[in-house]
Amino acid sequence: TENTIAQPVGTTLERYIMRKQAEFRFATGELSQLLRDIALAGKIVNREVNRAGLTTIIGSMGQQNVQGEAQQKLDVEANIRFIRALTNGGEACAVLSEEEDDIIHTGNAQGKYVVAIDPLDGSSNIDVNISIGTIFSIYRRVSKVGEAATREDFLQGGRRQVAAGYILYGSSTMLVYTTGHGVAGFTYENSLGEFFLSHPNITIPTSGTVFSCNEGYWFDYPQYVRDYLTQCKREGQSGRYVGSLVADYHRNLLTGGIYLYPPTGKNPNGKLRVLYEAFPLAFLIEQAGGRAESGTGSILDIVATEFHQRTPLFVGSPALVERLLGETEVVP
Ligand code: AHM
Ligand code: MG
Repeated sequence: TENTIAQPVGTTLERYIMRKQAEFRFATGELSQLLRDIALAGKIVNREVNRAGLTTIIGSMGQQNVQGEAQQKLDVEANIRFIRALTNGGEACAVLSEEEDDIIHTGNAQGKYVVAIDPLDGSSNIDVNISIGTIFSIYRRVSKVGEAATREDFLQGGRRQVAAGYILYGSSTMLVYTTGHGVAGFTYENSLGEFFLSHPNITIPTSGTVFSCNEGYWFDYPQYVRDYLTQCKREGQSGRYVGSLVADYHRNLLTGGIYLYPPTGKNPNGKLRVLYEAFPLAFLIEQAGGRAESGTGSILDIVATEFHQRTPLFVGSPALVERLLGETEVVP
């Protein structure tokens, strides 16, 4: 008989990664290590985010903490933490971050992967204790191992991502990722310092009753977007907009819904960035059975030519995206 006292409390991220490594393609363990490095940095950033209200870390830069280190704003701090973890981990030869203009070479010329990351998204929410997130995208490099990473490593196209995901620093902290074999979600247990598998095999509901967009830009939205939203309102659907992409996306992933960042007069290409916001979330939503579109095609088909290129983004339940694009009748 089984010893009930020794029952495992659950599957840790570590155990899950090991299991998947045995099942799937990342048999060399390098991608596994990369995911561990991201999770580790996520734990550190989680700690900083959690105590942000207690320290002088929020607010302006340029102060010094007790160790005499310059204190940073949280988004800068998160950037440093992720780059450090990816550098120390050894598997990533270069990193592209929302916080830096150019790619960062980690010095790991032998590393086979490159990582595009938004270390802390939702900057307007950082100082007011509202959920924020990290978004990441991983490619196998196309440049030669042993040499410096190149632009082409980051501009391969969304369909060549080997893994992508996000960390949500919300009422719980969660890590959600895909390596192209479905989507799994892990919840952080603070006292144990571990992520536990809490959401195996996440699939997005086919439809839903939530629309998430900044309605302040209403008069600047394309007519087809206004028509869609008008119809949502006629049906009594719910408007939910945190203003943190990861939080809005995560809600819609679990409950069904659509997130919209349309082109506007001021921002004809929308606001969100292709490489470290749209691509990873598009890869993940497709793995979960959802859709991600730009209004002119699938997000994953975008041919990016600039590191910080932007795109309009419509992402969520497949039936809602279809309806927005007029592929199905708007009036039921
Ligand atoms: P950021 O990368 O500068 O933080 O901007 C991205 C954020 C998203 O998290 C959010 O969905 C969007 O910008 C909100 O933008 P807006 O205030 O225009 O609605
Ligand atoms: Mg961002």
